[in-house]
Amino acid sequence: MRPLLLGFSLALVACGGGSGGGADADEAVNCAALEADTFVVGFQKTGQDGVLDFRIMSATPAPPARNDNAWSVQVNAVAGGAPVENATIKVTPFMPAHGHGAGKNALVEPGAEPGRYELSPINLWMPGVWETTVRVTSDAGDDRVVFKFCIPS
Ligand SMILES: [Cu+2]
Repeated sequence: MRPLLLGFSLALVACGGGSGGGADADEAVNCAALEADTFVVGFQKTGQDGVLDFRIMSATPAPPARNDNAWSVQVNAVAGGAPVENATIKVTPFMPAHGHGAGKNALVEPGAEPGRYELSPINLWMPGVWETTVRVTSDAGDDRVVFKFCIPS
């Protein structure tokens, strides 16, 4: 009866968010309702071509959060499991719900162990689901993996 809820409803419409969360850069999203990978230290995923194996050995912050993230990623060959050294790696964060990428380019440096690479900054600058593609070119073969994490707020 009272029009108290009207303003709230209009505010939701004005944000215009789709299923992937609000289009407002500061609007929190309900990650439990969205499809994404569940982060754990050591999170492992095989590349889309089945050639290389990817493992996030550490993440700062953990779990991944809004703005700049640094990931230490281990890349091994699926066949035989040998670490993949001297790879060329490209990191591309993308927000499929909104069709935009990160605000900064992620740099890649060799890590302390064979097959280890330090990726930073992975700039996940707004709440919602981010797909971060890690594309590898190497003597051991080429492959890519998509890490899909939801940033709640
Ligand atoms: Cu966005």
